[in-house]
Amino acid sequence: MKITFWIQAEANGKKLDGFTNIATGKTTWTSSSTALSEAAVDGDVNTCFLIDDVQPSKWWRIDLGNYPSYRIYEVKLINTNRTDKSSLMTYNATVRAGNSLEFGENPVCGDQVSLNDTSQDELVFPCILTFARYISIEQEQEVYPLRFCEVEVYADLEFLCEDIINTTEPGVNFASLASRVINMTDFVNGESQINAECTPKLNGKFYVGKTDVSCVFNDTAGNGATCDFEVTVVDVEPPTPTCDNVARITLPGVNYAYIDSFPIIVTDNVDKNNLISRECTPTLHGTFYAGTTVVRCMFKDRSGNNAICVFVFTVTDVEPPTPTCDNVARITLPGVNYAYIDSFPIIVTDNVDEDNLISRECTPTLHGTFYAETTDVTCIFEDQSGNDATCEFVVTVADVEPPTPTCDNVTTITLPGINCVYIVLFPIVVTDNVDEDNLISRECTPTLHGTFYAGTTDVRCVFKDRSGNNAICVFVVTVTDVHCQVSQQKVHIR
Ligand SMILES: [Ca+2]
Ligand SMILES: [Ca+2]
Ligand SMILES: [Ca+2]
Ligand SMILES: [Ca+2]
Repeated sequence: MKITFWIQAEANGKKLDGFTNIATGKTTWTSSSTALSEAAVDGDVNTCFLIDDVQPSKWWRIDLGNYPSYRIYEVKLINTNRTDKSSLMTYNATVRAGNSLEFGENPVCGDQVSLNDTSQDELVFPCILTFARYISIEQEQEVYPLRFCEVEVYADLEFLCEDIINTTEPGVNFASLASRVINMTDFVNGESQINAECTPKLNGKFYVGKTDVSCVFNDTAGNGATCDFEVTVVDVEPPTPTCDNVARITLPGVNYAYIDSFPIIVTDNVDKNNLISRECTPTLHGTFYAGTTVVRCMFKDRSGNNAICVFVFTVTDVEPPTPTCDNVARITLPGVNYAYIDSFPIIVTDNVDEDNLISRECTPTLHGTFYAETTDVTCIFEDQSGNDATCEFVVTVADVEPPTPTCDNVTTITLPGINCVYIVLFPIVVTDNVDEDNLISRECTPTLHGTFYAGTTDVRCVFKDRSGNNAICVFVVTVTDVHCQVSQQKVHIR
């Protein structure tokens, strides 16, 4: 920043080493409802402001206006024409200058008024070039009056030839500089016709970054100034990310999805999206397992403004379990027509769920009695995501037990006159664990039913159940020749 002033004309107003009293005619207030606050700035040292009643706190204040900004050099209290010079007027008064309506927040100018000071016609309070809109004079001494006939505030302008730092306007990458920033009221002669020429022009857009500005000011009286300064526009707006929830399905055979790009859109008032850093937890790109994952991303533009977005990434298991259901073959338990099966060699796997989390429902129910036959079993397996698979298999229980025949020996005698008997029924009893006796085939040698001659005949029978299990029994038929008879008769033996 560089400023050069030149002043050609003398001021019309009251001047003090280049500073001018700017208080005259400005708006004033006081704590008193009866005192005339404006009497202190009417330019007449014979009209005075006075609060002389007993009050715990008395104050007077002036508003110099918020534009232009004044740089206060000093405040002067004129206290002429006092009738009693020892009245301790303004004793302990404090002068402050600043931009706050709360007196206590503004810097103090000079010292409090001492006892010695109260006898002076003029009291001066240096303000060390404080920029101020308000000047206040307060007094806490309730028994002393607050009196002054004129308050003079000596100031020059805040000539705002300063480097300017501004922030971006919402949604754009520039700031439009208000013209007040570089206006300079013609302080010297009270006119306000300033010709300002700035390069670049100041009523336009200043983009993010630094811009060198050079201005020349001239008033009609030939006073002028040049000012070179920098305008810095800072991006204060965070990026705007749009993070939608994402849903995917598991890849074949595995419990995850692999994602290499997310539909995240991020814009910024200044930076292109490839200049906006992003940091996500968990990291984008990669393996996301079945289930929901909350992803939190932070986006940061080059100026460090950041924005966070959170979204949910859902990977759904769409793959049914894979059961392996082999056929089952068992044999009958001893003496009965069934097998008892309490476990089946079923293996089920899933891309996501452990096998103990996969429900199974079988018809008929697994575990229990399976009879000697073939049974079709259908099982449905369902994983935790509701994907199901069916498998069918056959349970075969084989009858491996032969029939149990009882073949008693047969003893009989010949009938009179013949040397043989005709036997039609043998006392053979056969049982089987599975088959009724009428389903058990029998084959005897010699054939049962027929003529058995006197003597002994060995009979051998083979019994076979439907499963081909066979049993043999052997017995002897003994026919005793008692006497011969003419005719042959049938003998029934039971
Ligand atoms: Ca006056
Ligand atoms: Ca930004
Ligand atoms: Ca699955
Ligand atoms: Ca059998």
